[in-house]
Parts: sequence; C-alpha cells; structure tokens
Amino acid sequence: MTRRSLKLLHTSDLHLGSDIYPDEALLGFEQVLRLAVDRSVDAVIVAGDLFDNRGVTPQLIGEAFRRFGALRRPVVVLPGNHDTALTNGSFDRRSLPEGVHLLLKPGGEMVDLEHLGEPLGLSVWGEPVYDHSPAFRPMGALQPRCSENWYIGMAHGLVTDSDPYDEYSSKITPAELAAADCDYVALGHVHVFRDVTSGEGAPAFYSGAPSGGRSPTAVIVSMDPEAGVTVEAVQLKR
Ligand SMILES: [Mn+2]
Repeated sequence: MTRRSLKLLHTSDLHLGSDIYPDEALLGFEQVLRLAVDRSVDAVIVAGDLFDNRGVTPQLIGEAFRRFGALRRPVVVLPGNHDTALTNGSFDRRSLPEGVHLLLKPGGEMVDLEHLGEPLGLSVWGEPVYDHSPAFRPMGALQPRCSENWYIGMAHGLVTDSDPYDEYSSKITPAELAAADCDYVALGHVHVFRDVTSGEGAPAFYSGAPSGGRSPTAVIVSMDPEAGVTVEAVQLKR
C-alpha cells in the first residue's frame, strides 16, 4: 500500500455572523483561507460551528461557501450545534461549489475526497449535530475504516470523562477516542487548541477557534506514510 503525504488545515468554531464579534469572526475566516493557500494544504476540514446562529443570512452562507470553493481544493464542513442555518432543512446542498462537501446526513456520512478528478486518498467521516442533547454522541456512529485511504473522523462535541449525571450534550468520551479506527480525529466545540488524544488512539485535537478568544488558532495536520501524523497549532492574529 502506498499512501501519499497529505497536508490538511483543520479549523472549527468560526461563528460567522456572530452577534457578539461579527468583524472578528470574518477576520478569523480570512486568516483561515489565507493559511490554506500559504501552506498549500491538500484539503480543509471544518469541525463545526462555521456559522453562529439560525439567523445568519443566505448571503453570508453563500459567500462563505463561495470563498471555500475558490480555494480550489476539497473542503469538508461538518455542522455543529450552532449551524442550525444549515441543518434546519432550508439549505440546498446542490448550491455548494465543486469540491465543497457539507455533511448533512443524519447518522453520519463518509466522503472520499478528490482533487481535479483524482482520488486524494483521504476519507472523512462525520455526523452532523441535529440534536444537541445528552442523547447525541458525536463519535458514537463512527463508521469503520473501509479502504486503504487516510481516514479522518470529525466530531463536534465535548470530550469528557466526568459526567456522573449524564448531563452534558454532544458528549465524546476518551474511550470512544481511544477506540476510533482513524488516522486523526478533528474536533470542534471547545474554542481552545487542545490535544485530547486518548491512550494509544489516533491523534485527536481541538483546533481552537480562529476568532473570539484570546488565543485564536488553526491546525495544520501533516500525514506522512513514514513519519506518521504530526499536528501544528498555528497562532492567528486577534
Ligand atoms: Mn459548538
């Protein structure tokens, strides 16, 4: 088996259309787009909360996806609990530019990415947040690896090992992360860069948000057949 080296940009929690920091959110988005180009990444993965609330305008949604399409490389967007403008049934996936994938299927779905008609050798799975409640387990339905591709699991939720009253919504446990048969787990929901790798499991990271906090970040993931998976947190400007 020969896998090729791939470089990815992992981001989350952009909160475009935020009613608290709309300008900063846009600035964060611009920095993410620039980083994708500057680092010549092969794909961009957005682990939830691209948009802030159900009131974001169709214009903003269209423009954000248009900008992703203009990157001319695959982009995968997983809806988080804030992306109700994408999950409320009003969004038409057919309006997405070529190469931009929005994971909308309840129960989760897998995409095999392509670039210029050629397989990239990368599969990405994620289950969108339709029910942000303790009943929803974002990693609970992770599909087993089904090819020799690099395999990334995406999830938007809270990694915790301490929830005695089962009260946390969209919970992800360290045991689920340890058992995930992936090469990398791209997480969103916590707005701070964090390594949550569990035991011998795949590297699992929160990318941190590119805006809205004191330490905006995005993550560059390098996947190399020899060196394995390495993760770099890139500090963005406020
Ligand atoms: Mn969230």
